Amino acid sequence: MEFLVGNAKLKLIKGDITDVDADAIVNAANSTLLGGGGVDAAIHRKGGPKILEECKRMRATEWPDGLPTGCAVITSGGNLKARHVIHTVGPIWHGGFHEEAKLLKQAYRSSLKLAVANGLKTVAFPSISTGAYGYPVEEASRTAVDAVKDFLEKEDNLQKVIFVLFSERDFEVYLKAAKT
Ligand code: AR6
Repeated sequence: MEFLVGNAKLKLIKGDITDVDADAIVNAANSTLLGGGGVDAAIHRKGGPKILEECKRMRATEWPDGLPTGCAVITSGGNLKARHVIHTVGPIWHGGFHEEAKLLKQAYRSSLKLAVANGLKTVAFPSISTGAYGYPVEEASRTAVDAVKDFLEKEDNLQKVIFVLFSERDFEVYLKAAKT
């Protein structure tokens, strides 16, 4: 399913983000940048050790205390089809009154800004925070879609943003958010 937002395409697909051919795929990482479960594990497994090496280097230099929630960093894509991985940290859901929406929006915006700063044109996102971090998918989908649409309406530099949803249910929820 595809929508036009500004001059860019917003696309939704159901699938595995590690198979997606894009300038960058986004990793729903944690602040250690050293891996974890879910989509993070899948990206490191398929992408190979080069990605982790680059993450370790960033921890040793720019981010000795870890990457704060809402921020993003970029590495190469290792053995993935995608040329780069943008690692961002979404918020952990604590009931909705702890700036979760603001931080989730920031995670999407930081990732998109970093893509533009690196001259990238196509970026794919998973559903950040809605797995291990417990963010309810309906709420997250609205914030995610709003953040991306908002960015694309103001920025001319991206060609395509893809949401890659891992389940049929998540796909339907994001589709509903994209249509409204
Ligand atoms: N492709 C696309 N989406 C996927 C894939 C995949 N291969 N695998 C899982 N998902 P999660 P979070 C979906 O838990 O909630 C990790 O341990 C999954 O179904 O990966 O941001 C990190 O290291 C869900 O819809 O990320 C952090 O510690 C979505 O991706 C923590 O989990 C996000 O689920 C981050 O938690």
